[in-house]
Amino acid sequence: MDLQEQLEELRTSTQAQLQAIKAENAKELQDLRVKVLGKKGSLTELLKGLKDLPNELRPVVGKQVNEVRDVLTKAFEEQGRILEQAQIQAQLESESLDVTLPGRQISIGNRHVLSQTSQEIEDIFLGMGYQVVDGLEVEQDYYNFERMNLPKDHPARDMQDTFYISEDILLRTHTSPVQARTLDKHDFSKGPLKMISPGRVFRRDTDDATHSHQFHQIEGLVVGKNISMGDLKGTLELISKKMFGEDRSIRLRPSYFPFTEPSVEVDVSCFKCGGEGCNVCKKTGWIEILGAGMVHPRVLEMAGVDAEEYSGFAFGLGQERIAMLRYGINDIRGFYQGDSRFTEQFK
Ligand code: FA5
Repeated sequence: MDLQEQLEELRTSTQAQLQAIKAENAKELQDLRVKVLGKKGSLTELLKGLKDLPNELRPVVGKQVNEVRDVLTKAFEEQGRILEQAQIQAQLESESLDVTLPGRQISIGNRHVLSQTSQEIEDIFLGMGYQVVDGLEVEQDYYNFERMNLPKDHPARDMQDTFYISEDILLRTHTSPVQARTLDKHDFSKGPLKMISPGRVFRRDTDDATHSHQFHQIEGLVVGKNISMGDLKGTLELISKKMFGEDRSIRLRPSYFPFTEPSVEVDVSCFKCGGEGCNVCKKTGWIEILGAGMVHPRVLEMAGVDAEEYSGFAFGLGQERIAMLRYGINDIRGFYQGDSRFTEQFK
């Protein structure tokens, strides 16, 4: 066989071998490329024969060598692509990946129902020009009790026993100490004081379905000239309608708090039965929602505010109680357990 025939033979046999390589043996492609086109490959071997050819044949065969190299190089590239495609296809089939399936839903968290409740109430009061004030959870006996007209050994302290850090430092039992702290700072020459203060409070109460040793309150305080019980009633009526529906009415019942005089418990007409009596209102038609009253003159005086000239009202509501009533939650412990089956209901 002369050199030209050998070249032709190399081209056809290499192409045939290329076609025979299967996807799973793709590595054979590289081996074959080295064997044919590599530095010590068959084509280089054949090239060596050029020098023995007559002069007139050399350019012709040289051209043929280049053509065979080009053809085979392209054939290797083409076959490489085909094998790669075949491999991808085989992988897709074996993994049975369905790219048309919808993605997995990521569960997005939501604000805790108590935060939602306090934010809603804050928004209502901000709209009426109140300021929102932060208080201290670790408080002095002085602000929690004495400034609220509960001197040491006052029997009403029993209603709110708490956790003591020292004789004078305790976990606050209500948000009312914020009243005293804010009164101390307020400049009455600039106008009346209107504030609310949401926050966590603590009591030595036994935990049950409606009581917890830590819970949340929102304090409200308005002090200015000519503030009357009518202002208190109007404000509470508005908040009840916003929280429980426009058809709600409220009633005030006499009560006792050492820091207000007179003091009242505030009931809202039952939002479930409309006042006829049902299981939510325990057949009374009314639901108790908060404590309130006119600020005791002594509380004003202890803050250096002239009780002859100024008067005010205050109220304190339990956030859990409001949320339980609104959403029909029957166990207060649900708020604190972090069970997503509970929390996700308030998205
Ligand atoms: C007070 O704490 C007064 N400081 C409220 C107040 C402020 C009255 C300003 C007048 C003027 P009382 O102890 O009733 O009041 O508590 C208020 C609300 O907190 C209750 O209506 C109830 O909803 C909630 N509460 C009281 N104890 C607990 C408890 N252990 N667990 C959950 N909520 C409670």
